[in-house]
Amino acid sequence: MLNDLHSIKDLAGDEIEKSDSLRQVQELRIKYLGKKGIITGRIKSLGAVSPEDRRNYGQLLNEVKTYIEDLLCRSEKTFKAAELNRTLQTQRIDVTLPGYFIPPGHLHPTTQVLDEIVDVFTSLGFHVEEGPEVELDFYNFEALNMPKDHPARDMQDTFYITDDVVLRTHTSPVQVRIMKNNTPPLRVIAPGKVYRCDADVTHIPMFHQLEGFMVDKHITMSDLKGVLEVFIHKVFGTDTKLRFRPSFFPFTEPSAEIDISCVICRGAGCSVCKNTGWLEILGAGMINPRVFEMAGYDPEQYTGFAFGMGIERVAMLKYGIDDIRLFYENDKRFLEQF
Ligand code: FA5
Repeated sequence: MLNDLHSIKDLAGDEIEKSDSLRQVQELRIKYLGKKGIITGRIKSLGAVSPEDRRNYGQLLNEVKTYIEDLLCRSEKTFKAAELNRTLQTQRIDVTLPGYFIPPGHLHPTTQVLDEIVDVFTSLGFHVEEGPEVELDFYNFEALNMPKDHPARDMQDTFYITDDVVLRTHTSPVQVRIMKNNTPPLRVIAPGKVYRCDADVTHIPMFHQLEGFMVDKHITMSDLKGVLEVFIHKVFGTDTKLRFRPSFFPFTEPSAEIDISCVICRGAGCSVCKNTGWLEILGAGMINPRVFEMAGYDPEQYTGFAFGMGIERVAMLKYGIDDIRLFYENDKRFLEQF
């Protein structure tokens, strides 16, 4: 019995020594130590050995196993080292080859324009606030003086989630949220995504707006004009003219739509401004006393202005883009221009 182990040991030693590749060594590992290997088989049948022989037999079996294991490891190591050497010899890395050019990414044009606008307003002392995109009907409409069934709700094509929850159609609900939790003076801008069921060359279902508002004692329409003039001049140049046109928003009174002189023809008349010389840029007005009441402010004590603009629209005017859908088609040829 012990002789059997000695012959296995000699045979294994001989075979491992004679092997001339890593593969052969690995095959020998399976032959001797694998699940159905010779040594494994002997270990499994150890129970059949008579109790008086088992001790010596087991001890030798262990020694033979360790011996074979060591030989295999050493041999594998030698072959692996040789293989690595061969690879290093044949596959030299030419460090003088030019690397691959990885073009740097950049911010999306909407983000660039939004950042620029935010910078202008923060330099004027406004600070940035955000509100939820999934909004309660109360903040999106009711608190902005648009009770249920109010016809002004039709001005915005709303995505309803439930009867009381909507995807916000504008950033104006942030006005109410901020006013409810703060006391004047307030100078806030609220940028973010808004949603409307609307799609053509100047309308998309998801776009960005920036809301701005200022509340304090004695805030007047001239403060609104002054702030907007600084903004327009910084973003479009100091030779850009502003025009306030009377308009209607339920949450401002009086309300206005603000036009700028056409950035393409400078007011002379062209196809972009439809020969009017003017381009509409944002909506604004003095905050309606009813909105103050909803927010818990005394309208006798406080006044304020608010304005809201579409960021993609500003970007279109700034860069002379005539189709808003280009912003979100992921066409690199378009995006790379910015
Ligand atoms: C509003 O959303 C008001 N909340 C703005 C406001 C705020 C007025 C504070 C007064 C005081 P309006 O629906 O006009 O207003 O939208 C404002 C701007 O969003 C538009 O001038 C336009 O530039 C942009 N806009 C509206 N709908 C879309 C759309 N579907 N796709 C892209 N831009 C849009």
